Amino acid sequence: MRLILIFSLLLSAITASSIPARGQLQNDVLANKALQNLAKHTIWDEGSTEKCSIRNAAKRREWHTLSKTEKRTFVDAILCLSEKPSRTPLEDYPGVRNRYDDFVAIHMNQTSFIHQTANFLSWHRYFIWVYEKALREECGYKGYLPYYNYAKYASDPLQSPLFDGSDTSISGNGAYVNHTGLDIPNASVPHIHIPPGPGGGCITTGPFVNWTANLGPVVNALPYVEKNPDPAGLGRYYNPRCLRRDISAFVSAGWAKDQDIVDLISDYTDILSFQSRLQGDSKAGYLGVLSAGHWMVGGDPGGDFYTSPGDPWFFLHHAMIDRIWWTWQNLEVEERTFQVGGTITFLNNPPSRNGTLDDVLDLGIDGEAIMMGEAMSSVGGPFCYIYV
Ligand SMILES: [Cu+2]
Repeated sequence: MRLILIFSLLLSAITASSIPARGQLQNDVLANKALQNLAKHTIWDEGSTEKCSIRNAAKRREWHTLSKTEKRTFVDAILCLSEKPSRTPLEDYPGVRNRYDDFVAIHMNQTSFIHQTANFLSWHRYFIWVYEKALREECGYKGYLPYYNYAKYASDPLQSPLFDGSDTSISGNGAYVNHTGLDIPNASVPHIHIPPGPGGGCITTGPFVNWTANLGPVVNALPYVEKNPDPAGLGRYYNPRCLRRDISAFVSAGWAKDQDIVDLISDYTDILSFQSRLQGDSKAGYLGVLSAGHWMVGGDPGGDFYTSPGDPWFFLHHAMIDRIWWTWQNLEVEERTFQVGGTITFLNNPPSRNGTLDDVLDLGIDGEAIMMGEAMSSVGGPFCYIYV
């Protein structure tokens, strides 16, 4: 009898430890497993000028785990960047007004070659890392780029402290504007309709209330947004306007839930199918986690394919995208870290060669050119960070 009791106690202890704690997200469970795997490997010794290990790697943390002070210093560093002079030549981008705009301009300039392409994940990894570096080196930010785990507030992102409009948020929703919603893609044959949310106008609260978007829009999501005067239609001219948002529970509950992220990481085992699923298939009515991250905030410039980095939300969103890729890679470190799939043109249109690890990731004035192979591991090449 006593033996049975001990046995059943032991069994329940084992079972309890294998069941995730109440409220724990399964995408976090996968990320933790990925981190443990990464710790067992030593690939960071290769191709790295100085030794990077799990112990000395920078830790990118989830937004909701930051203290109020940490949140505020991050926000202040972004505001600081927007007050520094730009480096982009005005003859190339006449609308650039500050250092933050440099990041918008480089994304605009390369939009057609960095989405639905082989370099999509690595280019954006490098891009957000260079942005993090600018916040630290040019604006004295002591932390690292936070990520936002969509799954925490997927049923209603407006409940997240990130969007509560307080001093420690990235500002809230836009004011209500009566509009008809969005058709995706923005073309004659749309496949997904996103109904209008509770916003759509200029944000009214929080640290970015006086934020000015200067570039774009190129592909305008909202019909009442000021048109860019660029005669070439490239959105490069000065077009100062407020930050507009229309935060959508419809989008996040539909495509950015824990299950969506877990299925993406678990069910797509080669890089091509993984990155394709991530970016969505609007023809099939599937938005994808990446597009969901964009459209759950939407608005302008957040809803513009070209100038979306003009909303500071972009970088918290793309840090989460990078973490999802990082998790996928490190669940099978050896097989997946250096996997590349796809070609060098948007959806292979026009048809082009496959991308390779020797392809160059060029950020122009924002960062030195590196090879894609250097951007494949978060603890190799120029990088030394992990997600916790
Ligand atoms: Cu992008």
